[in-house]
Amino acid sequence: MAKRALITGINGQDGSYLTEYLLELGYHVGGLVRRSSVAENQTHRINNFIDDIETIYADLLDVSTIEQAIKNFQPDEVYNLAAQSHVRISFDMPAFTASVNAIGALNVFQAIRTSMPSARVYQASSSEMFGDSVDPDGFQRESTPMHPVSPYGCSKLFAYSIARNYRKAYKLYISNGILFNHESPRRGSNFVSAKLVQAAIRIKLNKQSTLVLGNLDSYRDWGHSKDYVRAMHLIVNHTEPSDFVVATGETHSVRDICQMVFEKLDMNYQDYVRQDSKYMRPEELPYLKGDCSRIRSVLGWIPEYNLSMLMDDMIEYYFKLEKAST
Ligand code: NAP
Ligand code: F7E
Repeated sequence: MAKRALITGINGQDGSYLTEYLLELGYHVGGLVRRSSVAENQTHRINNFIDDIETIYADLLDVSTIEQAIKNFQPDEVYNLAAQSHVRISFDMPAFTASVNAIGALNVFQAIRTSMPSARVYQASSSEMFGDSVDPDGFQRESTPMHPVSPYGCSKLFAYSIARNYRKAYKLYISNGILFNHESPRRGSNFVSAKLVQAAIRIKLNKQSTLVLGNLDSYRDWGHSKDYVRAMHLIVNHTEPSDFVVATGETHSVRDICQMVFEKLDMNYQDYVRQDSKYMRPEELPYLKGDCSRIRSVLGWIPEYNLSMLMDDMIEYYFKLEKAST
C-alpha cells in the first residue's frame, strides 16, 4: 500500500517540491492549505499536480484543524513546513511569528502525540537558530551552540527544542532538519535571491533601472530547494529520529551573488545596485556556513546543484516570466 505523507505548508517553496518528489516515489500526499481571499493564492505553487493530492483547509494556529487533519488522513509521515518564514518580517511581527512557528509546531507535535503517535515527523528547523555562533573552524554543525539573533530564529529554536523534548519524553519519531538557505524559481519574491535575479533580468530588458537592497555583506550557505527536499525524506526514513544539518559547505555574500548574476547577464552590478536602510535588519546574522558531513556520511545525501547552477535555474525562470509579460 502507498505510504501516506501529510505536509503543512504544502503551498510553499519546499512544500511544492517535496510534494512532487513524494508523488514520484509513489506516496499518497495530503497537504494543509490556508484560506485566502484571493482563492488562486491558496494553491498557486501546487496547481500543476492538485488533482494528484488531497488538500485540507487548516491553520497551525487552530489546533482542532490540525488534530482533525491528522485523525482523518492517518499519515505515516508528517512534514511540518508551515511557518512565517521571512526573517526581516519577523522583526515587524514577532508575536505572530512566534505563534505560528513555535506554538504552531507544538500544536502539530501534540496532535501527533494524541492522535497518531506512530507517525514519523519532520520539523523544518533553520540555520537562523545558530545566530552569531560559529565554531572555531568557521562552520556551524549539529553540535554548534545556538544563539539566534531574530524573532524568527528564536521561534524556530523553541520548535527545535520542543521537538527533541517530545521525541525523548513521549518516544515519538520527530526529527529536525537544520536547513541552511535554499532557493529556487519558486522562492518568494521578497527573499534576496529571487528579488535580485528578477531585478537583474528586468534591468537587462530595460524594464527597471536600479535594484535597491539592504546588507550586501552578509554571508549565507545557499543551496537548491530540490536537493533539500530529498534530504527531508531521507531524514524521516532514517532508522531512528535524529537531527541533521543540511547545507552545501560553501559560503557567499549577497554581494558575491549580485556580481555573479549581473556578470551572467553581461552587466556590472555596481552600475545598478544601491543600498537602503529600509531593507536592513535591526540585528543581522553576519555569517553562515554549514558542515553537512553528518547527513552525507549517515544518509548518503549529496546535493546536485552548486550556486552557479542554482542561479542559472532562477535566471532561466525569470527570463521566461519577464519576456512573457513584455
Ligand atoms: P515558504 O515558501 O514561506 O512557505 C511557508 C508555507 O507555510 C506557506 O505555504 C504558507 O501558507 C504556510 N503557512 C504560513 N503560516 C501558516 C499557518 N499559520 N498555518 C498553516 N500554514 C501556514 O517557506 P519555505 O521556503 O518553503 O520553507 C519551508 C519551511 O522551512 C519553513 O518552516 C521555513 O521556516 C523553513 N526553512 C526554510 C529555509 C529556506 O531557506 N527556504 C531554510 C531553513 C528553514 P501560504 O502558502 O498560504 O502562505
Ligand atoms: O536574506 C540580505 C539579508 O531574506 C538573506 C529564510 O528562508 O534563510 C532565509 O532567511 C540575506 C540577509 O533570507 C535584502 O539581510 C540584503 O542577510 O533572502 P533572505 P534569510 O534572512 O537568510 C533562513 C535559513 C531561513 O530559515 C528563513 O526562513 O540577504 N539582504 N538585501 C536582503 N534580504 C532581503 N530579503 N531583501 C533585501 O532587499
